[in-house]
Amino acid sequence: MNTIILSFDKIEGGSMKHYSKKLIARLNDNANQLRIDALRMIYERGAGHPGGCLSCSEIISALYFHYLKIDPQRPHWEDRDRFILSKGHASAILYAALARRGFFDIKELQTWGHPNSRLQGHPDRLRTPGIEMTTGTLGQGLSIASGIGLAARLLQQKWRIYILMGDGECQSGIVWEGAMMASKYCLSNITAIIDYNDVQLDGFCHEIMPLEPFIKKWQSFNFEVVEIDGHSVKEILQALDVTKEIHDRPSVIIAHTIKGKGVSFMENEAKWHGLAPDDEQYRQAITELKGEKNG
Ligand SMILES: Cc1ncc(C[n+]2csc(CCOP(=O)(O)OP(=O)(O)O)c2C)c(N)n1
Repeated sequence: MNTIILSFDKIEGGSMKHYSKKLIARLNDNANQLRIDALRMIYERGAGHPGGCLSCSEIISALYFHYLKIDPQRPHWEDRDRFILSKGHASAILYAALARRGFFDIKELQTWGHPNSRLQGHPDRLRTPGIEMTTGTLGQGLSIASGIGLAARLLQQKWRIYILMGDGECQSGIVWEGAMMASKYCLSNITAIIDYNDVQLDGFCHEIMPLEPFIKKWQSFNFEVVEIDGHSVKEILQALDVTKEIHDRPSVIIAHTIKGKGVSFMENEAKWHGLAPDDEQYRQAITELKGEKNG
């Protein structure tokens, strides 16, 4: 039977690493900046996926500004951690993080989606420094991660593979094929993170194709399951720590999030899955984000 940590409250005060308020505040600021960057990109391009960018901002911030072992000067550094944005439609937030970490100039974000840009609507590993895997066709990330995880084991490499998936994405069968493989080979170097915002392309996941009992599903695939508030930087960091200490099976972090988080009129609205704001909506969104600091 797997250990299931249903809530981080239960392990507070245990052997959890302490993260300073200063670091957490910085990562929250970074998350907010990424939201602003991504919305600006979507607004200027007149297309993109705001809802699913805003729901994973803290996750991307925690990974890119603290957790991942990466070197922007050496995107192909052999010992780097690998990150796969399996929900590739949220590319704007990933490009923003890569730019802010120094993989390329911030100004290049303005070219996002242009025909000759290195930054295409969906991530392309052959074009963009820091993009580990070409994604956009949902569902493939975990299978790819499993292949990379197996390769790391065969090569006796210590780097880890992190993958971010959507909950709507988990309605695809291939996700569970990837889970079977990760489980068969006990790939403890894989941490999957699910952005569980309960909204997919045009409605609520729980109405269109319910995922529950989600924890039990992952448990039955022999994954270590950690469930957190996906907008709490502290819980994200601690969950990542927990999964690093699992040595006999893969892990999944189920991160409860709000689609469109931070912009009142976008929150929990499927309409904002793939829609760019108009002038007035953009102004309001940025005003809200500039006034907001998440706790
Ligand atoms: C295989 C495949 N089918 C359909 C789509 C179209 N599509 C793009 S985003 C999306 C919904 C994804 O929902 P979710 O995974 O929950 O993403 P999030 O809410 O985190 O943005 C769909 C169906 C796709 N990209 N790939």
